[in-house]
Amino acid sequence: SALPEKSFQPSRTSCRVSPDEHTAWLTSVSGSGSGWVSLFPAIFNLANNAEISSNATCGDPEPEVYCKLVEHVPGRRIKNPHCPRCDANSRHPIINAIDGTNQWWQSPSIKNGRQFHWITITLDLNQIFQVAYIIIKAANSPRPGNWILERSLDGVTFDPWQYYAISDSECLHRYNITPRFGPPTYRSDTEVICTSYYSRLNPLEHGEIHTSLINGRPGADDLTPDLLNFTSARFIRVRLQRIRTLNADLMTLSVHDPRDVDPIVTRRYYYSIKDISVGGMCICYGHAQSCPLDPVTKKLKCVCEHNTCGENCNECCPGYHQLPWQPGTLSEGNTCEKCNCHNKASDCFYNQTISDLGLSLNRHGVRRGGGVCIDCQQNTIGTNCESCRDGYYRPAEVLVVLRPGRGCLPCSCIQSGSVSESCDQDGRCHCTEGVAGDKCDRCSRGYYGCKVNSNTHTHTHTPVTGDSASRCHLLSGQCPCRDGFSGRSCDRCAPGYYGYPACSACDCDLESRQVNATAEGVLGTGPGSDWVLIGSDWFFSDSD
Ligand SMILES: [Ca+2]
Repeated sequence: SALPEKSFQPSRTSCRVSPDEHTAWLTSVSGSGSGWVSLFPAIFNLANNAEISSNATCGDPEPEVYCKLVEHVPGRRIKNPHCPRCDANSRHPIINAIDGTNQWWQSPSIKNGRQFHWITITLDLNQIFQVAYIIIKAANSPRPGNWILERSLDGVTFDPWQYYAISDSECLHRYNITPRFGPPTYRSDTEVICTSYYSRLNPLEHGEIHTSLINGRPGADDLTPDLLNFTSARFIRVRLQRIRTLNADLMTLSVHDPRDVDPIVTRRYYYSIKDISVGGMCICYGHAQSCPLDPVTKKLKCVCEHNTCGENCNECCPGYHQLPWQPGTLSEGNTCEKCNCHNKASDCFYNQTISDLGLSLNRHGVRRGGGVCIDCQQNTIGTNCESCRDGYYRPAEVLVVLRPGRGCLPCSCIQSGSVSESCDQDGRCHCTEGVAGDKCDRCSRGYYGCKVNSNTHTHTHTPVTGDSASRCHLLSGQCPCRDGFSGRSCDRCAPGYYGYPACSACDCDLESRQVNATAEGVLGTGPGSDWVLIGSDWFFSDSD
């Protein structure tokens, strides 16, 4: 019989879909010569690696005799009529439906009871694929009459893909669906139709059922999310509900229990399936050309391109979030774009608000996209790691585009002498009053006591007034005193002198001049003078 879906047809010698047929199918999807920038893995027969089960098989548990309907059609010449046995030795297990040979699966005939109209076959593809088409070939019986093709992601909830009925009126009465006349057509990406096209009695043997899930639907040319969802499946179920019978036998079988009918009639009626092919591919969202078997997980895994990652190339790789992830379409590759982190971060995330405000710089220096760098290194900060953290600065000679290995340098401002941790691009800190130096590590002119204590960060800085202020010791505030004068401001007489402000030398003996001397230093006298001399610098004690 002439079937319209020529491009689906696998070769007769093999149940696998040949590479040529993949190409034919893909070309029919993409349209030859169109600019094809998205990537799709090849379509192959998913049934080859599936697990299949059925809830009934002929000869199990009891051996039975069956006869081929084709040998019992009135008016046909019978060549070699015979009724073989189906038993433990010549059973037709369901595995035969996906074994790639001409061996077939066969159900118990309805001689065993009416219940054998209802048989369920389940395929587990072991992971979720996108299914493009399903081809079922009958063996030594007509194709099934009423049945439902179903799919499931979890093996629990099944949804119908298509209904098949003996007649158009059966579509309405059995499945409550307006029949689609003639060869199946589809008006939407998710339309579930009912057709009698593939339930016709002829051919009596080796009939085929071609079910397209993608081709012929509006979204086939540029896969829509709806169509992708509709065609996604891990489990495929064939729910057989009524065996196709000769019209002459119909009345007999519908009135009587098959077990009461002459076995010559009832043992002609059973299901047989020679092959189930499931054309499909890995779901890689248009971002992979292949999906080889992962030896660890024993599942097929997309070889993601376009800077995409994840089991199904369903996200952008770390560091490639300048634009939001999108599936590749036939017209757009939708490659994930690297964030511009100036080589200071390995990852980023996409932020729509940042994108809307134009706050993210892409790799070409254009404010396009919403990439925000994560965990900027080398003391950098900012959407693009373009700034320095507080307390760090970028030397003026380093351009905005920081070279690899060149981050921000610490300001190293002395905290107690600085207004803030930050500094200018020359590394100069902002000092508090009375403090000076690039790092705020010394006193301004006219100030003293700016002794830096790196352990406690405490020090004082007291303005020095008077003529000598500009010449006093930066740390101690000690003014240079003439002979005979003493004190920080030379405002009293030195030991051994008397009569401030004249300060004349005393005329005393040696013992009395050393009366205030100690082993460690010299204690001063008078108000505000509890400081000690150590070495050549003057320090205030903590209590000062
Ligand atoms: Ca087979």
